[in-house]
Amino acid sequence: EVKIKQIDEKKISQYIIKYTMEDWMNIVDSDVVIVGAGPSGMTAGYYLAKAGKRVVVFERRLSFGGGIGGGAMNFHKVVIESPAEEILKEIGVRMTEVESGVFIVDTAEFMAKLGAAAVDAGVKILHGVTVDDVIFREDPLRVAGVAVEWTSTQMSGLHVDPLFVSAKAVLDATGHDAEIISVASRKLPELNVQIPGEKSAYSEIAEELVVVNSGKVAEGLYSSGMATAEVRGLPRMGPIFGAMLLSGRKVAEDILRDIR
Ligand code: 48F
Repeated sequence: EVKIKQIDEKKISQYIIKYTMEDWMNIVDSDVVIVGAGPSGMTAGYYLAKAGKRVVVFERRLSFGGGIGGGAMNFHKVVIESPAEEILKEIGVRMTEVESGVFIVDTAEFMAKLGAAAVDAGVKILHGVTVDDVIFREDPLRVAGVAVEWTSTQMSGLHVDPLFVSAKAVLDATGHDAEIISVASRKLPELNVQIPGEKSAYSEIAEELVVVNSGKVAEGLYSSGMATAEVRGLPRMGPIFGAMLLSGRKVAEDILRDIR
């Protein structure tokens, strides 16, 4: 027989509200805001939190993994190329080496273990939150945080003002649309950020280009993963994920150097 502890509705609400608000009091003053819980954003969060930074990831959807889950045409395997397997080994993802330096992984395991590694390292991941703008400061001109809104409120079309979250660095890990850098470039022309847009596929060269070009876009504003391809005019590469992981690690190193 199972005896389940009884708890009334009022207490359920009180506990949830109290502990949610306690978290939010810290979140609004973060070291790093990462937008997007895809592979590059979660990898960046993992390394930044491991280095002791206070990191929050805002994810529009109610799931982890961004484009990992869809694999290619919904097939549940993706390809990882060396040296990105180092990162997956570190977090315990099982891989099959199909040729020297080329690995195949299960999408569900990849998403679950990357999400768990980020959370265990100390990253706060908040689902159902959309970032729709940045905060800026002058002298020196810089991005100093973001504006956040519930995804459900945004979808309703109601006009509801956002809340603001301050950060020393904001990482656009929103994937193909580079949503945060796009809005910053449109609303803050003085940042001088032009967006040429992603090119068609050229997998062999695209991966390295994404890693090398991930990093600072303007003071306080960074890109990783496919947002980098959009902002730097680089080719796409399809369902290979080495560069997503390596660009997340690279941008984490850059941010750590800049905000130290
Ligand atoms: O697209 P996504 O997986 O970004 P990524 O890290 O990885 C790209 C690959 O998945 C794939 C590829 C690999 O070679 O080409 O596409 O660059 O994850 C981006 C996440 O950001 C969320 C979105 O729901 C997704 O989970 N997102 C996008 N815009 C916003 C956002 C926003 N404005 N606010 C909050 N979350």
